[in-house]
Amino acid sequence: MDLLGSIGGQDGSYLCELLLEKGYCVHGILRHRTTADYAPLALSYVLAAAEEFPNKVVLHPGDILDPYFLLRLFRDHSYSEVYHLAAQSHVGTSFDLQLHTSDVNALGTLRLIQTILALRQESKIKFYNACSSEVFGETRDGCQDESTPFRPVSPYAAAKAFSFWVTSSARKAHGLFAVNGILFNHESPRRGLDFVTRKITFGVAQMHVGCTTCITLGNLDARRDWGHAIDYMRGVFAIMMQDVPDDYVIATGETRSVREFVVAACRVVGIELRWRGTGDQEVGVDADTGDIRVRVDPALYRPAEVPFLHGSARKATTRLGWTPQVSFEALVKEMVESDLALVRGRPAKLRTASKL
Ligand code: G4F
Repeated sequence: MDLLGSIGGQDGSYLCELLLEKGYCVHGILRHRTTADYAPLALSYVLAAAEEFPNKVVLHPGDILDPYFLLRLFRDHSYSEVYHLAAQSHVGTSFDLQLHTSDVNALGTLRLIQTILALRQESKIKFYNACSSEVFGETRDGCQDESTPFRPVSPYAAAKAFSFWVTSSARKAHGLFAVNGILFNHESPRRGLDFVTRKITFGVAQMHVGCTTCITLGNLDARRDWGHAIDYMRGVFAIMMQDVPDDYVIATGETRSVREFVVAACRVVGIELRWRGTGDQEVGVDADTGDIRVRVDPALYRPAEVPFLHGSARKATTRLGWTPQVSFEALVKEMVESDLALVRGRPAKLRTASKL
């Protein structure tokens, strides 16, 4: 039996499907706030799976902030694998909600580990911690891998660095099968609307049907290593299937700027962008019509930015046999097409992590 904390977001929903396909019974922590989050599409898949397979998907409304909730959960159920995905996952928001972000992302991880240790369950549980490439922070060039030093620049990344170290410490000090996945950015049609990729694809879809004329973005030159969340959840599962616990980077090995993402997304609906101006005054213009399609708003800049992420998943490829299957272009196309269907009121049948 597996526990997903939490199950209601993009990653939880795909991992739930993958685990069901592997024959697991999946328990998931569903934060009561999830319904108001920006990833309602992901949540709808989880709720549908729970309805279709009531004996295989069990939802536990709760919160990893509450240690007594965790104690009851682990006391009353016998878990063999725990996938800790719960997080305040928005980096920009972490500058405004620093203590909350630390409480969930850093201490939340420790609460889970402490619960396992307090109940003496360390010999029968495998524990996965969702770390993040954000911990690499200020690195400017080269590829980041498992040996790259952490240089966090946001409260989010500082908390994730803490979560990394308490996880590896539990492995060394207590013999818990505890592993970190250092995942680079991973996207999909189920991504929340407050992340830049989905904000762009939803905006492009809205422009295409005439609901809006322009997308407003922050830093266009930040570079990310963007992969597909389904590929990344396969990687997470492979990390947990090893006999020897270890930490792994999961990345595509390609890096693109926000600017390149928006150009690719516009191209899916036949818009070719030309860039005019510089800095805050820069605009992306429809080459055919001259209409402004992209503007910059400095209010969307981060107080401290990670300018460049480019991962090397060589260890995962060598040891786990993991490679990404979905290209950047296919990812962007899938997201735009899904959002086009959404804004037209006819949600497409989307790719799922399993054959549900
Ligand atoms: O989509 P983002 O908000 O993702 P970010 O900050 O890279 O974090 C994501 O990936 C991490 C893995 O490295 C995860 F740990 C984390 O939980 C999350 O999933 O922003 C991507 C880039 C940033 O540089 C940001 O400054 O896009 C830039 N950006 C430009 N305009 C924008 C916007 N980001 C957002 N959210 N909204 C904008 O309008």
